[in-house]
Amino acid sequence: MEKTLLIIKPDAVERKLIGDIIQRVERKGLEIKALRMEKVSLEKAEKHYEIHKGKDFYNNLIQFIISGPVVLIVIEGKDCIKVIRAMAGSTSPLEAVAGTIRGDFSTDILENIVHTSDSIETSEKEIKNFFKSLS
Ligand code: 3AN
Repeated sequence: MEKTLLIIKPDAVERKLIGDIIQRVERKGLEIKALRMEKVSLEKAEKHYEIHKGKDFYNNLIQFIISGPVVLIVIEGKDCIKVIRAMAGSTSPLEAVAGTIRGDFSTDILENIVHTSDSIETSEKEIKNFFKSLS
């Protein structure tokens, strides 16, 4: 069964949105396979975002994701990668529509509440980075 990694980012943890986001996932009917709260290490953050290395926002992205605790969630379900991305909403705050997580909670392109895997290949790599025993 398909799996995806959802990260509730430091801005959302600080704003006490953990419960709201988890509730959306459960109400959708997806299964939470693993869940852990932690402050991500620099090493894991760099591995997670290695595809963005060299981009102008890379340093800010790394500093942001290690700035406070996050909640790491492995979700399982049919087509869950696409389903969770649709629920998260667009990366651009101008395009993230109301009803999506980003559309409802963020106006910022960097501090945008959640990370979601974007393909089967990246989900496997991302899950392995944070949950050794599940991969
Ligand atoms: P998504 O998280 O929607 O898949 P990606 O993979 O393009 O988006 O970007 C990863 C993260 O990098 C975004 N969630 C956001 O935090 C940050 N980001 C993306 N584009 C920009 C940008 N132009 N300026 C600042 N931060 C950005």
